[in-house]
This record gives sequence, structure tokens and C-alpha cells, in this order.
Amino acid sequence: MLGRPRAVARLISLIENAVAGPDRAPDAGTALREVMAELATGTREPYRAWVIGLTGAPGVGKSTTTSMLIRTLRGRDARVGVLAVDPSSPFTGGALLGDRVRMQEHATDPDVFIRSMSSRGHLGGLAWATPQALRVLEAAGCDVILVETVGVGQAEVDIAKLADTTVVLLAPGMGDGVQAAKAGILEIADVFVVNKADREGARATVRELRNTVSLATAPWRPPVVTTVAVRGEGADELSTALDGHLAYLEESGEARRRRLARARDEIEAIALARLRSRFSGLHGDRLDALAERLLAAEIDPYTAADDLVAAVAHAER
Ligand SMILES: Nc1nc2c(ncn2[C@@H]2O[C@H](COP(=O)(O)OP(=O)(O)OP(=O)(O)O)[C@@H](O)[C@H]2O)c(=O)[nH]1
Ligand SMILES: [Mg+2]
Repeated sequence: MLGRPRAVARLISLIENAVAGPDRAPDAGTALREVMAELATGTREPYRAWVIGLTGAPGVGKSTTTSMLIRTLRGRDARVGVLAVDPSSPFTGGALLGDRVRMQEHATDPDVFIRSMSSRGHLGGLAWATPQALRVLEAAGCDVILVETVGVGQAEVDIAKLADTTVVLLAPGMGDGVQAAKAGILEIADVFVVNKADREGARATVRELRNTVSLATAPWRPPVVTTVAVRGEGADELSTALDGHLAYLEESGEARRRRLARARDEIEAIALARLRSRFSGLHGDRLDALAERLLAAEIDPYTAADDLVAAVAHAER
């Protein structure tokens, strides 16, 4: 299906469009649902692609590093999907443009599929849409899927949960090791990249990160790799670090655990979206009536909430 990039693009658009906006929970139409069912059960090996997440502050070099990684992976003949997700804004315009420019050299490669997605302002929209987009790319034959996410916040943590391997990028002077630790980013990193190593302060950033990492008690200690992505420097070190993590995932059984967690999250996001949309469909009148009764001291708030929850659970599908 990678040979049919338009079909892949259209499916991902259907998924993205199902995230309607800030006021409505995501909802798949019948057609999309049928296709997704086909993709989920008509495969021998679901979640087979190696999903690598790349996250870090704006401008740290995620897209340039992604492009560098694509080069390495294409050298090994892997088919590569790239999903750039922007959790912060409902519009992808600017960031998307930058991503495109940075990855331009791969634009005409039929074995590379590059796509960006936004949350359309809906909380939980990306949690709903991203796993489904990954599924489409997997079905399209991608061996590796690179997921680029901007920023440092809950959205990145959520995206990290979808990845088999999460790469956290830092640059000298842009928010060094200590800040990264504060942002809780240490917990999600499987590999650290200190990019823009041609700039002053790179060594200090690396040293600080290594110190922090050495305190970790987890079975996997994230390696710290230094790169100058614009010049392709550090590409081999990065791919060695990534391969090392993949080997660790397989040997430790962590690969399966992460994929199971991914499956759980995928189901949960769809279930929560459905409940949320039923809730907003129902709760107006019913909630008003319950509020009146609470005001009249006819009911307690717990019983009122029970009533609402029961109504949501029994609402029509
Ligand atoms: N000096 C130097 N500049 C770099 C390096 N890597 C990337 N850049 C530059 O940094 C800028 C941002 O790079 P991107 O790859 O677009 O960064 P990004 O993290 O994807 O940015 P957003 O997607 O906007 O968050 C570009 O002008 C790159 O050319 C590097 O190793 N050294
Ligand atoms: Mg980018």
C-alpha cells in the first residue's frame, strides 16, 4: 500500500477529520470503522513496525534528525513512515512547512511516506488519532515509523507511550539536562540526543545528562548520543544506540509489554471518546434537571452523578 500513497494519505485524513474540533469528541464514521476493522484483524502481525518517537523543544532539530535517520534506514532498505504530530496548535501550517523542507530529500522516495497531523484543538484527539494512523502506516508496509512531536508536556508523554523507542533531543543552551529532568522527560527517554553539537556548551550538556542518567536504576540506561544533524554527523552512533534499544526490548520481553500497553491505550482512547460524546449528547437537559433537584435539596450530588453515569452507560450506541 506504500505504493499507493494517495490511499494512505486519504485514510489518515479520514482519521484526522474524525477529530472534529474542541467541542466534539472524535468519532469514526461507518466507512472508516470498517476499514480499521479490516486492518486490525486482516493482519498476521499487528503492531509489527518499529515505532520510534522523537521529541524535544521547538527547533532542537527533530526534523533534521528524522531526515538523517531516514537516510540510515533507507540504506538498510527499510520502508519508512514519518508522522509529525503537533499537539499544541489546531493548525499545522508553520511547523509542517519546516518539517517538509527538512525532509525534502526523501519526498520523491516511494518507500518513504511523510505525513503530519494536528489535534484540531481537541483534548485527547491525538491519543485517539495517532494509534490509528500508525495502524494505517503499518498496514501500508512500513517497517519503521518515526513519530515527531513538538514540545515538552503531557502530549509528548502520551506519544511516548505509543513508541517502542523514544528519543529525546536536546541542544546546548536550549534547556539542558537539569531542565529536562524537571520536565519529567527523563522518564520517557530511551535514547538521548544532544544535537547541534557544533555549538558551544554541547560537552557540558552531555556531561550533565550522563550524570543524571547514571543515577537511573531502571534496567535500561539511556545512552547519550551527540549529533550535528545538519551535517549528518552522529548518524551511525544514533542508529547503534537505537538498535541497542531494540535488542533490549526484544530480549527483555519489554517489546511485548509496550505493545500490549499500546493496544490498551488504543482501546481506551476510543472508549473514552465514545463516552465523552454520549455524555455531551445527554447531559444538557438531564444535568439541568438534576441541578434543579440539588438546589431544591431533593437529591444529593452523589446520587445525581450516579443517575448521569447510568444514563451515559445506557445511552444508545
Ligand atoms: N547548527 C546546527 N543547526 C542545526 C542542527 N540541526 C538542525 N539545525 C537547524 O535548526 C533549525 C531547526 O531544525 P528542525 O530540524 O526544523 O528542528 P525541529 O525540532 O524539527 O523544529 P520544530 O519542528 O519546529 O519544533 C534548522 O534551521 C536546522 O537547520 C545542528 O546540528 N547544528
Ligand atoms: Mg520539526
